[in-house]
Amino acid sequence: MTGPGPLAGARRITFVTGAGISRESGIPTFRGREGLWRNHDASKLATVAAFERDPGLVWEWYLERRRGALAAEPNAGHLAVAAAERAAEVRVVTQNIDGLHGRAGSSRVIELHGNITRTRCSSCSGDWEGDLPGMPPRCGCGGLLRPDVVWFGEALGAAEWGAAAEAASWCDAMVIAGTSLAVSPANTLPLAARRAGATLVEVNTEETPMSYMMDASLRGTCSEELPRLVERL
Ligand code: BV8
Ligand code: ZN
Repeated sequence: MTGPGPLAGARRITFVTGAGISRESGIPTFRGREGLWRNHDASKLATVAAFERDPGLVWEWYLERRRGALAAEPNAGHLAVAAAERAAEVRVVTQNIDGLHGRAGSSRVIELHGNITRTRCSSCSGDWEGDLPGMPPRCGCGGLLRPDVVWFGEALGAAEWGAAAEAASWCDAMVIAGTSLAVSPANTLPLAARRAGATLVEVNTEETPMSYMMDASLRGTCSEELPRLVERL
């Protein structure tokens, strides 16, 4: 397919990505039957309440997912997002915590929900490098160590949210890839971009609640559709 694509002429592109872009790197998405772990609903386990109730169980889940994220490789979708930087100014706002956009070479990545490979103290908020002392692991200050991710019911980092909102109003095109747009406030970003006059392009194997408002809705996988989109930039 040649000729100008949906992003033709775009100079400032913001990508908003979700679990679907990492699906083909072998990382399960959140919703659908994959959203279950040992019959626990992921959105019930990714909460402060679950962590306070059973920090060992929550750590077991995160350590398993951390190993999965570290063992995964960026796929053609992540690589296409990184390659877009050759043809336009690019910012990536991801809901994913797997770190794959950074490993694919994207230089401006905003991790809205944190990063599963990082650990911090739930009391003194210090970053924790190195091995985890005991289970559940505790910081030198006595506080419980936790994965450096944002749980449901927790506020996003002010710096990350500020940068994401700025990326939505800055861009002249937003590509929304691999996300069900079920989680707020990330799902308000396409609206902000639309208000700022940006072109909206969705890449998803399924319809989403915002497909109706997209300028283009590409029904396919990130690993197929994103390279096609970017090579016609
Ligand atoms: C906040 C880190 C306020 C942890 C995540 C009612 C009760 C309680 C809370 C709420 C409520 N209603 C709304 C809320 C707020 C809540 C929320 O939105 N809940 C939803 C579920 C209703 N949001 C929050 O709590 C946020 N905080 O609002 O704070 C506040 C303010 C001030 C002070 C205090 C509080 C925090 C949300 C962050 C939660 N943490 N992750 C972890 O991962 O363990 S979110 C989690 O869901 C992941 O990050 C994931 O990325 C994200 C969103 O899901 P998606 O990425 O979209 O993935 P999903 O599986 O849903 O969809 C995959 C899509 O890909 C599908 O569309 C599929 O078709 C497509 N696909 C699949 N394969 C492919 C593909 N597409 C292309 N190619 C493929 N190959
Ligand atoms: Zn501490």
